[in-house]
Amino acid sequence: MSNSPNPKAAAPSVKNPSPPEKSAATIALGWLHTARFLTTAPQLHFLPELDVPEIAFVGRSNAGKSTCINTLTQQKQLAFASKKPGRTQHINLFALGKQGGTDAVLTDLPGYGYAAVPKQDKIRWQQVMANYLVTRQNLKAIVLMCDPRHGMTELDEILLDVIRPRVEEGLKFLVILTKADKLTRTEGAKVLSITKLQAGGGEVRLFSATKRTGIDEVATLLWDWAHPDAPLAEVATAAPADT
Ligand SMILES: Nc1nc2c(ncn2[C@@H]2O[C@H](COP(=O)(O)OP(=O)(O)OP(=O)(O)O)[C@@H](O)[C@H]2O)c(=O)[nH]1
Ligand SMILES: [Mg+2]
Repeated sequence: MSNSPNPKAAAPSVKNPSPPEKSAATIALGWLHTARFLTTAPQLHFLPELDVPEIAFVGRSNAGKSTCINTLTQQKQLAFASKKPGRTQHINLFALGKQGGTDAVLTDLPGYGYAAVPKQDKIRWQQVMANYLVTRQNLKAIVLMCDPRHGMTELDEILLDVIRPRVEEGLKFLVILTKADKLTRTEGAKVLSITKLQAGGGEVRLFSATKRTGIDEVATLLWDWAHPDAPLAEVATAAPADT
């Protein structure tokens, strides 16, 4: 084909294509790709007050929070991911939306439950996190990352108890079952249905950064939560691809 005598014959007819519509996932992933580092804080009171929706990633140490943020934003090293548990030690904020037009923020929180952390530090961190989850004004959604091979642990359940009053007031809640690549299809389906029962009305999705499963679904959900006035089901069919 490459040495075709008539190159025009091989070219597809793309002269005046009608603009294809962007799919919901394309819009959501394009938005997530705008993520850039905003700030980092060792403690709650150092966080800037913001008036855009904030989506927090929480979960046990090593569950895959930072990797998930990198995967969703399609950036290799936005959030610090590591084989070594306890890698994320500060609260890290990432801004989303066009430059100068931040319309949401993602928060990467240090994980809990890492055995090697001294008890005092563990307690301190649990307090910081509980405080964050209860008091952060602009917190719109919580994404709880959970390794499905361990299921929801006691600490995850405690976190659920902490946020329950806010969920009842409208805080969005998603459990991401990470590392789904480590499960068979049957195991995945089973843990999905069990977790749905435990999640108390929250959303639950299987996700794998390596196999790239669940990315579109999670991206779309996060967009809708951050843009309640422009749900993708309405926006996606209206937006031409080059806008
Ligand atoms: N197989 C597989 N490994 C993953 C996946 N997501 C993350 N990991 C691995 O899990 C380990 C921990 O990932 P991180 O993203 O650093 O986990 P974290 O929850 O941010 O950890 P802390 O910052 O310690 O709380 C790393 O070795 C990742 O490569 C996944 O979907 N599949
Ligand atoms: Mg991390």
